[in-house]
Amino acid sequence: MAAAQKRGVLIVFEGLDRSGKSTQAKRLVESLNKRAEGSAVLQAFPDRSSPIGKLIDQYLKKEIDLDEHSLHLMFSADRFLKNQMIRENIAKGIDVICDRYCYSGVAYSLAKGLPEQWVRSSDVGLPKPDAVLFFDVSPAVAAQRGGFGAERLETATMQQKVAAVMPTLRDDSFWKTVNADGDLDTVEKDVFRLYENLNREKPFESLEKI
Ligand code: FDM
Ligand code: MG
Repeated sequence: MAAAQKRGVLIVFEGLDRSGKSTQAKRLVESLNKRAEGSAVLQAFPDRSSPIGKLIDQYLKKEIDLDEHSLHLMFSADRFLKNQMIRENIAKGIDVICDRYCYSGVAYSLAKGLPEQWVRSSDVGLPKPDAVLFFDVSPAVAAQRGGFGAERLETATMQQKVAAVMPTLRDDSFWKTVNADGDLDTVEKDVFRLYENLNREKPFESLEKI
């Protein structure tokens, strides 16, 4: 009898701007696909190419204004549009690597002052990550990596607020801290070590609370 096929894992990269999470999420997916073609997919949130993501993109580029409550729900809806894709891939044994997820959603909206319980409720039911890799970058190193971009939330004030909120979302049962101050190759190795230690035996779950 053939061995039962192992499920894939859902890994979320979270952290402040310039912590290197996008670069490392891409590197992990590339290295997994080099080992076994088609074994991992990358999903950035927001997905700026979806119909909802296009509106979010326009908001971030300051081309349109949006009510903040609506925007929060649009970020959530953008993730739920990928709900089925994520679950199907995991079931097929394909790893899904996300660049940001609902923790950015909650952190940015709390930083803006939206009501906490309401903010934390709209992503309940999403696929639960096997691991959230929190990219911990020191302010000094982040500053060395260059200035802020021109997008709406790329300001020092917003970053400070998000930096204060993000650690309060931490759940030690599946969050892991990555020291993001190191050079690209060192961080890549640290990420890979965390990846290799994930447990594919335990059943895949949905988020019951955030
Ligand atoms: N962002 C991202 C949110 O405010 N809510 C969310 O749910 C998500 C996923 O959008 F400023 C913010 C975070 C960041 C911007 O930028 C997206 P990047 O650089 O494409 O990740
Ligand atoms: Mg950015």
